[in-house]
Amino acid sequence: MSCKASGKIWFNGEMVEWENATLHVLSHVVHYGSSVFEGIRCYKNRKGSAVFRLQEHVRRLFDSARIYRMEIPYTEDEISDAIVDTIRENGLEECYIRPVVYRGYGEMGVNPVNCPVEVAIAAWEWGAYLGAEALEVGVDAGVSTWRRMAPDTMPNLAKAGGNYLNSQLAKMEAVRHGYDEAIMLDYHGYVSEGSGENIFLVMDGELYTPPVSSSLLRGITRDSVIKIAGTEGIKVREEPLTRELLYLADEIFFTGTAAEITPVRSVDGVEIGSGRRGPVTKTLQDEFFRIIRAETDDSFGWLTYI
Ligand code: PPE
Repeated sequence: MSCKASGKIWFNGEMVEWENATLHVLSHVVHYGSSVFEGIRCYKNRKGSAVFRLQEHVRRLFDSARIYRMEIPYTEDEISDAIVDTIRENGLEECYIRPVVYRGYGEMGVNPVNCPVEVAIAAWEWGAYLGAEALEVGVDAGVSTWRRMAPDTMPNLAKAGGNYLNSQLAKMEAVRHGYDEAIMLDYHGYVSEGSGENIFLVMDGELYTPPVSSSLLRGITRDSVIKIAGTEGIKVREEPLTRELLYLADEIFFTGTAAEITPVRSVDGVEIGSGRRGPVTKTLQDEFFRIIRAETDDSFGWLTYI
């Protein structure tokens, strides 16, 4: 999905024109994948425009940087303010926000410590991630031959640019095989996550999702769904899930900032449940969007109005 190349980008503390937010080809990040980033959504609702779980996203950005020993030359509050400023500056009411922290131009060689840590924040309008109809009719997924990284290889809890090389392989394979999205297994062979989403199964009215130890990104939408399920009286189990459970589940859905809550209608060509969005998925989706659209109380304190 393309992003509109216009407006301003917050670039190392200054608002610059979109086309001027550039870096040198010998920047460390270009060669060694040394970046961490976030994906955040801002929604227009009847009270104004609100960023969804801003604090948690900024926190995770700093956590990702901490894992890679990158010192961000700003505080969490400064980055949160810069995100809000970027949305305002571009006059966006509803958008996707992409803060990225990377090792810049300094020295070549694997050791990154002598390269400056730089920060950019861009925002643009981004519609439904897996297609306009996906939220209702669901997507077709296939289990990837590419596995998620073993825990002692690349840290999955860091939302690092380099991790997405693994996601890219899985996504390209999925699309080549005619699927919309990939489901990856972890290094033990248990279900992990999608190329850019977490995954939930519904079985006998209860929710199942793989634990953090299954090599996944600890998604903020995943956490939101777990919390909403709690208020709806739906039991959630975080436990290792075998591949064949994907074929037996009554319902499956993906969660992510970009994907929101997207039903999965088939896995490896096997129809899930009735092959359409199930009742538990719909209940969770409805409540998720009611909170975002300010049609119910923001009792979790998830919305930051800009
Ligand atoms: N797993 C992965 C691998 C992942 O990339 C995401 C987000 C998630 C889980 C869900 O995390 P959260 O957004 O906190 O609920 N993927 C982001 C990037 C997608 C992209 O194509 O770029 C996103 O959804 O913004």
